[in-house]
Amino acid sequence: MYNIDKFMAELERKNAAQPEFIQAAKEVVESVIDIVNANPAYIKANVLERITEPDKVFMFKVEWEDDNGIPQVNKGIRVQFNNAIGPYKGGIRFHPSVTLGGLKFLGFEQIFKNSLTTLPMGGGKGGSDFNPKGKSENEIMRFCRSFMTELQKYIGPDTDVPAGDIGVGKREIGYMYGQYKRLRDENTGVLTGKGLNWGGSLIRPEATGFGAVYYADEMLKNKKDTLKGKIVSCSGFGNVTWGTCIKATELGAKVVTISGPDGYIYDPDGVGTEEKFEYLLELRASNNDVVAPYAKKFPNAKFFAGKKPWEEKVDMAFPCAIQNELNGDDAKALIKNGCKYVIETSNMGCTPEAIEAFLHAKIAFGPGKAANAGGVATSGLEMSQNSMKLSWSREEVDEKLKIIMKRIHDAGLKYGKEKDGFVNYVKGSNIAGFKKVADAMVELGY
Ligand code: 2IT
Repeated sequence: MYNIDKFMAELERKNAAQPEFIQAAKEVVESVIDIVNANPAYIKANVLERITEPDKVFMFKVEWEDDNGIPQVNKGIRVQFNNAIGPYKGGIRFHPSVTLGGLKFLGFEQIFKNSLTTLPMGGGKGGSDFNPKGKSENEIMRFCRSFMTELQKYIGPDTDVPAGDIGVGKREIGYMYGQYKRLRDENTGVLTGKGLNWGGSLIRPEATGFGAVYYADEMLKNKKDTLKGKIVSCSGFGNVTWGTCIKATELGAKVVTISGPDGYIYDPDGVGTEEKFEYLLELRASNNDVVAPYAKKFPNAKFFAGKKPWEEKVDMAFPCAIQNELNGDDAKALIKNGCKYVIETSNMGCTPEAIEAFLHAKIAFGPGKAANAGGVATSGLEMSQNSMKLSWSREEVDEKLKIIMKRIHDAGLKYGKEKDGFVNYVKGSNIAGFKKVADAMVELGY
């Protein structure tokens, strides 16, 4: 039998100074402890100790030349956390906040997220503390090339398949895939999020945002509610926010906020036209990491410097930016303003205090590892197409994504429904994601 306090104390001792990893692990362990203690096979297999230790971690130096001809150095990391149900799969993040502990949290989350997709993918994550802000195109290309020169030693289409994350989009995937091909002379599905002309899948760029809105739609249906006429706040302004704005608008909602490290934008007309969607892509491609220019381009919109969008009155909130972007005070502000649904579209976007506040107020809360799984699910569909040397149509991929998001929602509902009818999607999704991986680990031995 596991004692949760003892187990967590030991995990903290073994992973000192990795608070984000401990936060992610604690949430999962709290959710699954009862089913683990009720299953002698899990106890006998020491499943909690084994699932919280990464299979492998690679760290390497990335040297690259800046535009002044000066050598620069960054850290490169790949965490291969768990491959019990399939090859390691998960994104690469380029952001100055990247650390080993941060990537361990993301790799750990990815295990259960990938399990929830119902596709055969294990969990991994990688990245670098390289800051794309202010870098030229050529500097980004040289960095990506050097990063892949090291990373290619550890990955492969049946071993470990990286993709994008914060700071890594189609452009960066292109430069990395180009270098992989140069070094290995292979055309394989070793990366996902590829361009359409060189092995990518339709809908992959939109998939995280689309998936989060499909997931939200299922949450609404479960409460006999609809997206039509809902006022929505989003944070972030990158790929995930872009996809969320497009799909939420299409299904009849109005997105009134986006945000960046510099503050947030309130757009009373909604971020809901082709021109505005295109503009988000331009903002991200400019490498400036600011949203303030949006208010100059669309003068009805207002910019609030240094503030977060959670102070606005909305029906639904989609944190789409980065971990712990929505804290306990933000949650209280949203609840006070009548927000009914929170869809955690970023990985661990809400602090434990925020989640506690939402659950306590009986707000429908969709946790990241379920709500944002559409991105990696569509990566899985890209891998399938690469293996078959075929491309599916937009409609085929979109239909599959929709079915997957409904299954993910229903799994959370199955294991998370409480006696009074309230659905604790955090607990439900953690249990559903965990069981499949834990069973595989028991069956595979050690
Ligand atoms: O957090 C995530 O799920 C991603 N960044 C996507 C990972 C993937 O392999 O597509």
